[in-house]
This record gives sequence, structure tokens and C-alpha cells, in this order.
Amino acid sequence: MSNKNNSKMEEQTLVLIKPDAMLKGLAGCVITELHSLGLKMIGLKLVNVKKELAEQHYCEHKEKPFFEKLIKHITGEFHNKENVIAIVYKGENAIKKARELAGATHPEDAHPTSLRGKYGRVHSKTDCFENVVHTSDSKESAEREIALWFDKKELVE
Ligand code: 3AN
Repeated sequence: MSNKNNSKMEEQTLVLIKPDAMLKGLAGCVITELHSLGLKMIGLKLVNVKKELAEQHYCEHKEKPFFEKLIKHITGEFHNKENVIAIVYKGENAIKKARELAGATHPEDAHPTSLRGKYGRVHSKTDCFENVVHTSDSKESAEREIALWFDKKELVE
């Protein structure tokens, strides 16, 4: 029998529910919307994000002018020291599906029905993109990020 179906873009992606969403009590609703994508949740944990993890996660933005704000955001500095929920989803086109649900990086550019369009904003005083979630942007990023946030034994397959 052909194994075509098994190899059909089955991939994993990392989703982070960021401190702005945690502070607003949006975690449940974000997970409910993610559930509608039909992906399988294979890992989940609450993380008190330290600077070192934050800098590793966002290493590709190290030279960007907003890097420091990015680190402050994900470590909860702007949001009452809130934690982050890290989730790994698995399924067909998981990366694309999760990114579409998240919406564009700038909340004002995000489709109104996306998570960032509905719940995101740019905080005028800090210029922080309070954009609710992080989702991996490629297979390579997903592999790197999942290995950074999870031990292999924490994933249920
Ligand atoms: P995405 O999360 O949509 O993949 P990236 O990878 O380009 O976006 O950027 C990572 C994060 O950096 C974004 N989620 C956002 O929080 C922040 N960010 C991106 N561009 C800016 C900017 N111009 N000013 C402030 N923060 C930004």
C-alpha cells in the first residue's frame, strides 16, 4: 500500500501564547481557535521565560532596533511578569495553518478574524507589538524552536 498519505506535509509547529494574551485571559480562547485547525496537540507547558531563552528564541532579530522590546515582551516585562504557554501542534500543513490563524505581524495589518486582528494591538506608550501568539514560520524554524522549548520526552506522539 502507498504511504503517500502519511508523508503528506505532516509537520510540527511551535505556538507560544504571549504574555499580553495571558494577561488578558485569552489562553483558553486561543487554544479553542487553534483546535479548529484540526491539528494534534503533542506538547504543552507553562514557561516562566528567562532572558536567555528569549534571546535564543529570537536570535534572528538580534540586530533589529526592536530586539530589546521583543525580549521584554516575551519575558513578561510589559505584562505583569506573565508567563507563556508553549504548545507543539502536529498535522498536515501545521505551520501554514497556525500562521494564517495568527495573522500578520503588525496587529493593524492582520485580518480582522485572525487572532492578532481580533486581540492584538500596538501599545502606544511602549511601541510593543502585543500580537498574542508566536507561530513558527518554516520547517527549519519549527525544528529549532521546538528543540529549544521542549525536551523530546515532553512530546506525546
Ligand atoms: P512573526 O511573529 O509574525 O513571524 P517576525 O518573526 O518578523 O514576526 O518578528 C518577531 C516578532 O518581533 C513579532 N511577532 C513582533 O512581536 C516583533 N516585531 C516585528 N517587527 C517589529 C517592529 N517593527 N517593531 C516592534 N516589534 C516588532
